[in-house]
Amino acid sequence: MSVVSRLTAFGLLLALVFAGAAFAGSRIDVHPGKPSIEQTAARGMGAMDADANAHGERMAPQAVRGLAVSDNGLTLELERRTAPQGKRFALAFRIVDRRGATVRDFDVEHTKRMHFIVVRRDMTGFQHLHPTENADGTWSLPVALPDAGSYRVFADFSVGEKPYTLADDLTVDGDVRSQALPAPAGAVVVDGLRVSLTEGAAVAGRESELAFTVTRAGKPVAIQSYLGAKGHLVALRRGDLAFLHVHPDEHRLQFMATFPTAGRYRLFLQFKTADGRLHTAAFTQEVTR
Ligand SMILES: [Cu+2]
Repeated sequence: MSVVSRLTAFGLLLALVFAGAAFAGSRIDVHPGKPSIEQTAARGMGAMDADANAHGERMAPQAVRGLAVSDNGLTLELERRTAPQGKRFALAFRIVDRRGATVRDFDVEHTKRMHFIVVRRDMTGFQHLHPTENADGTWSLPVALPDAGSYRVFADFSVGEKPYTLADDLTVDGDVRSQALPAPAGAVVVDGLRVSLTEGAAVAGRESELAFTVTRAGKPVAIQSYLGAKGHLVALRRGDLAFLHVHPDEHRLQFMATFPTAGRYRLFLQFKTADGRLHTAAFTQEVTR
């Protein structure tokens, strides 16, 4: 082969290589490929990300959390997933990233870096706790569960201004007496206080206002600040215990919540009276289509 024809062959080869690369490039652009399992899971959870889906459902962004032990690269690792009945025990956990490294840079949300919710699957035995962060990045807290059953635990926190609610199950062996969800009621009595709920119609996918009043013997009761607001509210969906993010009002016992679907929800309202005592009032909320 002459030098010229060799160079020509080389040029052709180069051209082919470039054409191939360009073709591959265009293939990548046109077909973004299959999303990773993680992305698919995140999309599934955030079916609420779209304004409306094929079924015409109205959805608010990130309305539902607490269905997964792992989300958006972070995982809740419980040290133990069984607990003794009626005995105080130390519950420990950590949050790890994709490489298994312990996460430590939590944001302060509602005056705390970590919120921990424990509730039995039938939505009784609700506890909202604040664990202690240890030097090695693990979190620990004393917990007592008087009743046997399957419990759901939620680690509620924020990292890099991204909110997370990771959940796992904790089992207490023993005879379980499950309770039916109470019917919706406009008022409940807790610790001698009457707590009333006034809301506009709670419609799936629309922001609803949930306002509470507290009275004792018919007279209004003074409420002091708790976790940087007048009160704290956790809403859980019956069936899967999906955890709803609720926005409190700083000055009133009032919250804005978007219920993602119709059905029944359990609301756990917590507030502090002037004497420093913390009270928890639970309501069943009916949400319509
Ligand atoms: Cu908390």
